[in-house]
Amino acid sequence: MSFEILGVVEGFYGKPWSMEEREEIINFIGERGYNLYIYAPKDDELHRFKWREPYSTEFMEAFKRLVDVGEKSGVAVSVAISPGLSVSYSSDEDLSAIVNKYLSFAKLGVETFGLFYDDIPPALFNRDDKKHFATLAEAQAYFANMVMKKLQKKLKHLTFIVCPTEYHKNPDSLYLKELSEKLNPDAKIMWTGPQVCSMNIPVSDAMAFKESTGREPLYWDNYPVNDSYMIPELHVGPYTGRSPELSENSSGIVLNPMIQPMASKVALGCAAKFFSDPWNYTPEEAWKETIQELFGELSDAFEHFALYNMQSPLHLAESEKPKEIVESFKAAYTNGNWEKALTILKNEGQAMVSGGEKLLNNLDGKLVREISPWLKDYIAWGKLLLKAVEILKSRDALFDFMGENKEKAESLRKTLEEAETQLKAQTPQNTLLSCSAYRDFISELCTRTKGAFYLYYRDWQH
Ligand code: LTM
Repeated sequence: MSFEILGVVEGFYGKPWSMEEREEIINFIGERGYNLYIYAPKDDELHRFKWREPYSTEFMEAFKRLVDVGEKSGVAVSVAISPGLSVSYSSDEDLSAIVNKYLSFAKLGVETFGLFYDDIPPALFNRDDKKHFATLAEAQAYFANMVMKKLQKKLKHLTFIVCPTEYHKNPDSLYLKELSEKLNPDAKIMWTGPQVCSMNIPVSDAMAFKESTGREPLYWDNYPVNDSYMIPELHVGPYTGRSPELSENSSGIVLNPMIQPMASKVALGCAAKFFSDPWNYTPEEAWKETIQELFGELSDAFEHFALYNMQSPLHLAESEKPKEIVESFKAAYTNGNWEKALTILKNEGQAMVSGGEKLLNNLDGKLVREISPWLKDYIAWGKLLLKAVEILKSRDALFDFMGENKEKAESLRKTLEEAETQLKAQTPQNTLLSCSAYRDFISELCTRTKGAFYLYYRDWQH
């Protein structure tokens, strides 16, 4: 058996995607076997804060085009509403407002709807609701059931998805048990797994969810999303940590992508390979293949760049790459293999500068606009590695005890100053490109060289 629902939920905080970007992503995922896209951008006011207000005619026309694109690509385009910050669950007016809003989308051909209760106060706050209901779960189940009932009257095929207020960690909570007991059994319940952004989703998580709620979870998988504290990260690493048995124990997985739609294709493409054959999936291989499919002759350069962008909830530590480079440099240097040591740094620095520039100049313009902060940092760190090579090469000026080689010493002083200026420019960074091993290494190199320099050239000290 394989996953029933495979999708993307545009459910992040931050600038929502444009309609053109959505169309491109829907085509992209459709080609790779996904069958659902859920519209739910947190920062669309009409989705959340002003959920009662209708969308403009212009928006609805554009959304209709999206539905059509979805139809052609085998992707059901759906809409979610997040009323929980201000709704009164007992209010007939609020019930009508939300049903009418869903129905306006039903007219466009939408048949799958989401009612999202995530990221709202975890208790009843409305005075009328407190009189009507004993708990938040009871109120939410009542409201969802009423919405479903009204939609079912108008729609032949309705798929209804509820995101609960407790959507991770403990599937056995009183809240979730009560919600699922009282909720229409046809409604699907979303779940992000053991964590909000789960590093691993073992099958035991899905089983515990089913045991507690009587239904299989529909995973809201918070990868590659990079909102909130993850803004400085670019999640272009492999899709990992999801048990293949989820294909038989969940009703599906929908991925929450990054604010950057084009860059999200790496994770979405890689995850598609897991979905199509979860038992034989090898993350590293699937990731490399996806990069090859996406970037063709630029794939080596992109893969190298991506190796500096591995940090994410799926891989908490910084990338290994810069640590490996510094360690191999030190090993060669300690063994007295001076040429080899310098070559290691030089090759890496050149790969970063020339590869980064190649990507800047040749990747699709939309993607470049999305990832240019990371690309620029990548190039800047490459340049710093090359500066380190220059410093190391001209360090023998320090041993020019007779002062015969002032020109070389002057040049070393200049290089040192440039390296320090560049290093300062990289502090603080706007991105979390994994380069702290370089920062420590280059900073130590500058400090030591400077110390020795002023020992020999005391008259130059400032
Ligand atoms: O995960 C859920 C259900 N809700 C929110 C998302 O909107 C948000 O994008 C992610 C990642 O920060 N975390 C959430 O809690």
